[in-house]
Formats: sequence, structure tokens, C-alpha cells
Amino acid sequence: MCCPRFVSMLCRRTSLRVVAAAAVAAPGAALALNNAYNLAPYGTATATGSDFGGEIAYGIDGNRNGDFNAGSVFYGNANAENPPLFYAVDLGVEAYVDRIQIIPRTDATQGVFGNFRLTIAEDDGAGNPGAVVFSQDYNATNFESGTWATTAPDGARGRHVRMERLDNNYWLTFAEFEVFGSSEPLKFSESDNIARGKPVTVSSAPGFGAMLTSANDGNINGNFGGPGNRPVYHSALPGVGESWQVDLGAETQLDHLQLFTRGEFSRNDETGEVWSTTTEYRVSVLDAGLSEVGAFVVTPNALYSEDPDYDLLINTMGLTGRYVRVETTKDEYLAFSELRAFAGSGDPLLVGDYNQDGVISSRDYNVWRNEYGSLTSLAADGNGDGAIDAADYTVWRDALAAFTAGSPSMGVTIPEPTTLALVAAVGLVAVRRRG
Ligand SMILES: [Ca+2]
Ligand SMILES: [Ca+2]
Ligand SMILES: [Ca+2]
Ligand SMILES: [Ca+2]
Repeated sequence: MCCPRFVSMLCRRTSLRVVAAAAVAAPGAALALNNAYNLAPYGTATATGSDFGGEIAYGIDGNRNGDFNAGSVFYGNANAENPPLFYAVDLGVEAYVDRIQIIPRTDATQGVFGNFRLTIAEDDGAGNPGAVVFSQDYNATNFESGTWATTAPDGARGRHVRMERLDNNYWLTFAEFEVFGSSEPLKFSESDNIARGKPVTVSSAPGFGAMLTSANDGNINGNFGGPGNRPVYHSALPGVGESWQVDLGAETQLDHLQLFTRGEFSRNDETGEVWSTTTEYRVSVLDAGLSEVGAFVVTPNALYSEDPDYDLLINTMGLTGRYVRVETTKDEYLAFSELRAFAGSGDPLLVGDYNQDGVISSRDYNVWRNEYGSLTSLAADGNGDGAIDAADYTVWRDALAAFTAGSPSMGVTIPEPTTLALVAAVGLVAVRRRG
């Protein structure tokens, strides 16, 4: 174990290079870490219809940008002649589903995530939905506007994922409909989450109606919600070091953690100013004597950014501890929807997986682009030399090629360095849809 007291970014990158040859896998194969990744971009989508240029395919194009004008937001109006209002994804393969996440439109608050049914169906043998393996109704007290998500499928295996409004009076719009899973059995799903329901202590009482249990209630929905529905933890006070800590009950080797942010943001409609509740988290693992055995600082892209984060993977690579602490590093409130913890011996991240989501994609390129020239923000330091430059782009490009090589039907647009400026301007389309 390198850096036993503090696992720095540089330390983690250094160990990545050692395993570079073994750490590349094609989609569908077991990945080195958590093998659940967003399958939807490899499938096809259908919907009641689309309006105002918000194409159906935009909901599964792998681009989370919620600005309608950026050309990646789905929009469909209810059609009284052809109810119900729905959005469905054919994954193309039977897959085990860990979680479903719907990343919202962000240029307007349109509160669409309420009163709908979510189903997963097996294939009937002819490419159509067959037996239903998962079905749940979500009847929100308010129509939510943030990131809506659930881990309830808990590994259910199916091919057709469908969201259908139970009323049919409104519209449906979002940036991305994400189905995290794998065609191979999942290494981890909700029933493996060892943080769920465990005792929690906090530095100040939860506030604004949040509860002590909010961040390990098994509910990853990012909407603060209404009475009786508080899936998001929120501290009563702002400040550096506002903390939430879960007791896993025993010293446990941790494969990895997942931190889900509060999936909402605030906007001042007069000034246009937008902000998130918590813009940076420090996540640490402590032993039974409360000594720190590892710490990670994670700075998620804001929900209203071009490439928002919501689900943050923290690779503990087999650190052993009893407590996991999440705290603020700035004078901010502490807010997040869930901390999941998974026991295991741990694995390194994929080479080139700069956003640590388990796959090599344009989102890693975005991290590299945003950090280009930096000597301090080193998530995209693929060659581990302490600087972000063209060499790290090459690491990502080669990793992307290797990642996709096992599945030739998924072509990838790989920009040359000389055209990077153009790519940055128009956005990189990572994955062509199969078929
Ligand atoms: Ca999109
Ligand atoms: Ca929660
Ligand atoms: Ca990635
Ligand atoms: Ca570098």
C-alpha cells in the first residue's frame, strides 16, 4: 500500500501505470473496478415523440449537458392522441441493472420527475419487451427538477427500460437517461452496499428537514424533496469541516465508495447567478481508533456545467477502515444524497479514466481539456509526471482505442491534437450507436 496515511492523487496515478496493460477492457467485459457503467448510449431510445428540436436520441447520447441550446436535451410533449407519455431505452442486450439516473435539463426549471412508473422488462425473443422484472411507481409530492435516480433495481436483469408518466398532462424533458449496469453479473449492486442503514454521526444537526439517515437510506435521488421524502443530507450550518460520518460496524477492506451529490442547484433568475450547495468534498477512511488511513478530495463539476457530475467514484483500492467521513473543505453547507460503500480487495482505475466512472469516454477527454496546463489539478495526469499536457491526451486516446477495440460496432471519433480546439468548440461525440 503506497502512502498509507494519505492517498494522494499522484500516489494513485503512479500505481495506475504499473497495471496499464491489464486495465483496459471493452464495454460488456468485466472492468477492473466496478463493472457497472452507463449502457444507454449503446442502445436505442423511443418516446411518445419529440418537440422543439429536443430529439429522442439526445436523451442517450452520453452528453449530460442540460442546456437545451447545446443540442443534447430531449424534449417531448404529451400527445393526447397517443398516450401515455413515455421514454424507453432498448439496451440491445440483457443486462443486470444497478441504477437508473436521469440528469435534468438545466437552462429552465421544468420539474418533470413526478408520478411516473419505471419498468425493466426482459426481451420477448423478438426484440420487444417481455416479462417485467422490475416495476416501481414514483409518486412525488412535488414535481422534481434535479437529478432523479434510483438503485432499486438492485441487479434486476432485463433489456428494455421504460419511464412512463402516470398522468399525461405535461411534458417530459431531460439531458440524459442513464442505465448503469452490465451484461455480465454485477460485482456490486445495492444489496452489497455496506454503508446503508449504519449509524451516522455529524458535526452539526441536519437541517432544513434533512435527517441523519438521509445519506445512507439507500435512496440516491438527488432532489431534496418534500415532506416525508428526504433522500438528501443537508447540514444545518455552513463551514469548513462540516462532517457526516458512518460507522460500518467493523474494520472492513473497502473496494470503493460512491458519493452522490445533491442533484440540484439554485439560480437567481434576476442576476443569472447559479450555485451548488457543496462544491468540494473531502472523503476519508478511518480505522477503529479514528486514525485516518486514506483521504480523497473530490471536486464535482456543477450540475449546471457543460459536463455535470452526480455520481462520484472514490477508489479506495482496498484500504481497510471502520468509518467513512464526508466533510466540507470550504465555507459551505454539507449536502449530498448518498454515500455507498462496497467491501472488496480493490482494483486500480482504468488507465485514461480521468473522471473515474469506470469507462473511457469523451467525459475523460473533458477532464483533460479542463485541466490542460495545470500543475495542481491532476485527475487527467495519465502519465503521472505531475503536469497536464499533450502526453496525457495521448494516454487517453490510446486508452480509448483499446477500450473500444473489443467491440468494433461502436465506432469512436478520435480527434487529432491539431483539431482539438475545434473539437472543444463543437463537443466530442464519443460513441456511435450500434445498428
Ligand atoms: Ca444528452
Ligand atoms: Ca439518500
Ligand atoms: Ca471515464
Ligand atoms: Ca502528465
